[in-house]
Amino acid sequence: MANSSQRLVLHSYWRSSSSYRVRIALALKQVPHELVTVNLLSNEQKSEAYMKAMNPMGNVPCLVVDDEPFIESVAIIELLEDLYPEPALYPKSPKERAHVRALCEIINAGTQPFQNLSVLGRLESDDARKAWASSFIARGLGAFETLLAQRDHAGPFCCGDTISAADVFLVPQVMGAVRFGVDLQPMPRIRRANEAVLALPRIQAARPESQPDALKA
Ligand SMILES: N[C@@H](CCC(=O)N[C@@H](CS)C(=O)NCC(=O)O)C(=O)O
Repeated sequence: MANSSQRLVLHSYWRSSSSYRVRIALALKQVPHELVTVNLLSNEQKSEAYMKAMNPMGNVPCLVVDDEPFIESVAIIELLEDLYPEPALYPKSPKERAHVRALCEIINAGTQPFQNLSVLGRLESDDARKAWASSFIARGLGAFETLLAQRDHAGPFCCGDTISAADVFLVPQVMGAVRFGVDLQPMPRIRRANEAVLALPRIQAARPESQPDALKA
């Protein structure tokens, strides 16, 4: 593996879907790293120290590589792809790569921002938050399912028999869908890909419930 001498530290919150994306990518590529937990419920991500040193957006994740902080999960995962090319999460073919990136962006730009803590905090009640988040998640995952159907294949992953960044982004968003009560029955391809990823032994340590800061219900 390339760059095994680098020191990586991931700043993460167990239930953060954007952190979960990075944890899955690190796990698939088997990259050794340390974990620092950031408690979103007590607003640690908005502390002056964290925003100054790690992420001026006041968000997780932040991946520190040899003392240099990197933010935005899309950029972090592409950095990991460059530093640790195997297994590849993006296809080599430019067109296939564009399809994978489009699926990632449906989640990253078109879905997750609407369920973010600081956005939901602007709404007045739990019922309003649930209705808001579930409608945007249903819209995003509905489009994601349509794209998978248009490029139909035997699966089990989003782009066939090889896991890709599209799966890395999908699984944490499915977690959000379940949390906000979105009906996944009409989305068989999404359910199939989600189950295939969650069955991989490699990613078990990346799951929210495996994190040291996971709240035990
Ligand atoms: N586009 C960013 C989104 C980061 C993001 O929204 N993180 C959420 C958790 S998934 C967060 O830290 N929210 C804290 C807040 O809103 O105060 C990325 O992909 O890294």
